[in-house]
Amino acid sequence: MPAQQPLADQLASHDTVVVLGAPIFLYYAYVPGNPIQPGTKLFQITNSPLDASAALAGTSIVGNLASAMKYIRSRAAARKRNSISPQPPPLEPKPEYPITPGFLFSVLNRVMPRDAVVCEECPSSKGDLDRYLRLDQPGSFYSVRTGILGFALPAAVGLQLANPERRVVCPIGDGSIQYSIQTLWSAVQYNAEVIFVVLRNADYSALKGFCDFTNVGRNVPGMDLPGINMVKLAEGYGMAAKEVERPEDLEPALKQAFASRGPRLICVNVAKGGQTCMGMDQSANPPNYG
Ligand SMILES: Cc1ncc(C[n+]2csc(CCOP(=O)(O)OP(=O)(O)O)c2C)c(N)n1
Repeated sequence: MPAQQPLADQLASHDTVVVLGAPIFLYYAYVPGNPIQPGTKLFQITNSPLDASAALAGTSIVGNLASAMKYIRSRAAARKRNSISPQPPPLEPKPEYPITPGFLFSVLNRVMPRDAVVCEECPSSKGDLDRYLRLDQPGSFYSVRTGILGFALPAAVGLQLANPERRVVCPIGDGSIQYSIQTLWSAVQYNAEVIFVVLRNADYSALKGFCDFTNVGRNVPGMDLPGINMVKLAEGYGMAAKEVERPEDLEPALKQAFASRGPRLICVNVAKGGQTCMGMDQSANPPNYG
């Protein structure tokens, strides 16, 4: 790779970040604070000239990712970690009414097979998903890197067809699911045994979070999603579906879904709000900005 020399000079330094593959991406809202230490040198290595030209920060190097990886591995020293013990498991959320996303994910974590494949699109609940779903098997987590809605549903069906021996779980918001809702029909037609878990908060909670975060205020139309009957929608596409309202009904409903064959939709009526702002609420799952 042509960039070996500049990289070689930098790799010894502790304040260098090298991003492989994914573009250096900054989300569309300002987050106060330093996402990385001031003075950090940022390199992106990508095989896409387009991503390189769109990088918002750092130096982009267009090259072969596999050889870049080998090169870096052969030269970079392992970082000394502050702590070798994994994070303690989070406290079990209480079975509140309405059901909280945290409770939903803690129950899902208990019930789903350990080798389940999770393909998610639940914007304001992503922090709770990260916190409570313990995924440690290869190829067990899929999400869209840009936040664009409409990805998870078809991706989940494709993943299920590609991994018939593992169960795919698709936790998805009741707003997000509308962006490619007809996929439910495909799941039925292909008998892709995905468990779709809809977090129904009758809300665009993430966008309300943005309104607060950006001080736009709440006087924005189109942020409420009342009156969508997810069970009837799923049944209309030929899929067995169930609605869960009470916390005590959640575990039996999920267990029943995992015990059954064929695709299933479980619509869980959850509390509005989720996180303050799509993973940028630093009180939930704070990123390591320190
Ligand atoms: C294609 C597309 N359209 C619109 C948006 C803006 N958007 C981001 S989050 C969101 C709300 C999603 O609602 P829901 O799935 O119910 O999740 P919640 O915010 O309630 O957690 C919208 C509309 C987007 N990201 N992608």
